[in-house]
Amino acid sequence: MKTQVAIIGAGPSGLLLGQLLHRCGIDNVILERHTSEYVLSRVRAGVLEYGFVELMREAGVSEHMDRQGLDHEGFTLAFQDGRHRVDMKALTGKSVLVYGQTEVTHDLMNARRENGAPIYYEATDVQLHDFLDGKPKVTFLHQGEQHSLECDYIAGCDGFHGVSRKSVPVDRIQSFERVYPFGWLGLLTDTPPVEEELVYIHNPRGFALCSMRSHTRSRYYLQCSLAEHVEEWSDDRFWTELSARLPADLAAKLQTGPSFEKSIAPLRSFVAEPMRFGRLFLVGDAAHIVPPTGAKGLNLASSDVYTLYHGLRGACLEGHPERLDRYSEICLRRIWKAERFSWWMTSLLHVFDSDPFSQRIQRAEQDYYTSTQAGLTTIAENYVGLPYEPVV
Ligand code: RFL
Ligand code: PHB
Repeated sequence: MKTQVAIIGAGPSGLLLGQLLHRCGIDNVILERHTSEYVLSRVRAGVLEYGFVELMREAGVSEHMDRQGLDHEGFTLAFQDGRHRVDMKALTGKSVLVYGQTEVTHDLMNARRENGAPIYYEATDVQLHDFLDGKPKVTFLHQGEQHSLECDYIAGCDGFHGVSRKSVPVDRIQSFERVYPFGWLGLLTDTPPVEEELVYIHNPRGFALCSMRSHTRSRYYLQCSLAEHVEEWSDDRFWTELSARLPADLAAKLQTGPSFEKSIAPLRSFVAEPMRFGRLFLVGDAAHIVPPTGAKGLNLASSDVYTLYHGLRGACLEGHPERLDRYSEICLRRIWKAERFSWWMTSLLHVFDSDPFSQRIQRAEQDYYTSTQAGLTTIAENYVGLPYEPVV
């Protein structure tokens, strides 16, 4: 088998890259370890930056998103001293779109099926060969048969636990990491959201987030201990704890109901440098992780895809392989700013087992950033997403 670009992983990074490449005539094959049903069952992101929305439009897969996505011009930060609305539209001229990652993935999978471009689900034992110098090749098992895929480039879109980053010789890669001493317990329910916009809450009992997927479907999160198991959280216990963390007027109008998804995610910051190794490019969660507090993970995947897509167009269609040379540099400049923002939002909003001095500093930061135009503008411009750097 031969192709121009072998894509490992059918999460949003792999599927979006595959769709963009297919539309401009660059052959690609996607290899995914799991079934499509399994990939769709993972409930994750919900907030799309403007840049991501534009890329979905460029990929020709925005019809459902444009119809169903909820345009949000602001969100609220709730502290002990009261509530503060971050008016993104007034502060930056931009808004974000609330549309689930599950829907994004679904739309991209449908497009792939319709255009007939090759995708192998349940591809196991994926191995990457000869990407540092020479002609790269990917081998894998599918339905009991061994396959070999020759290619010009490999896009490692296989997430944090994937094989691509692990295939790089250890002396060629450096990683930077911070692990947080708590997790997020998330719950999905078909009840109307408690507020029309997202509310991020700092409460002495712990952080809470009120988000949504539609006018009738809510997504709520609670900061929880890493020692806890999801089975220990009945729906009742979740609703009681959420009510205790919400400002009283929101608690009074919270509509509860049965959950149909509940899971605990650990929080981590991680960056691998560089992101290119010969003809292998790491994309999205394969190269970096952020804690979800800034809603940046999926959006960073999108800016990596944008940069790689334009580089590959240069290399495969226009005779300019040097357009790929700055891939790492362009991506990492934006990634580190999103890492900073996500780390900062996490430290601003969570309860840490910290000393009284650190607690006072946290309170002062909450106060400063929400009581000055400069503070609110900083939050807003990072939340809506920093601009994508063009590839030239
Ligand atoms: P994914 O989604 O992990 O997809 C990787 C795919 O690769 C497959 N794979 C393999 N395939 C073949 N061979 C192998 N050896 C393989 N190993 C793995 C996997 O099965 C999978 O299908 O990575 P991708 O595409 O880079 O996408 C990244 C996003 O999923 C992630 O950044 C976001 O979900 C993060 N995130 C959020 N991002 C936002 O921008 N806004 C948000 O509001 C937001 N909220 C969240 C989040 C992540 C969360 N969790 C659970 C970590 C909320 C949560 C709770
Ligand atoms: C979500 O709706 O899943 C969501 C929203 C905002 C975040 C994280 C997750 O910061």
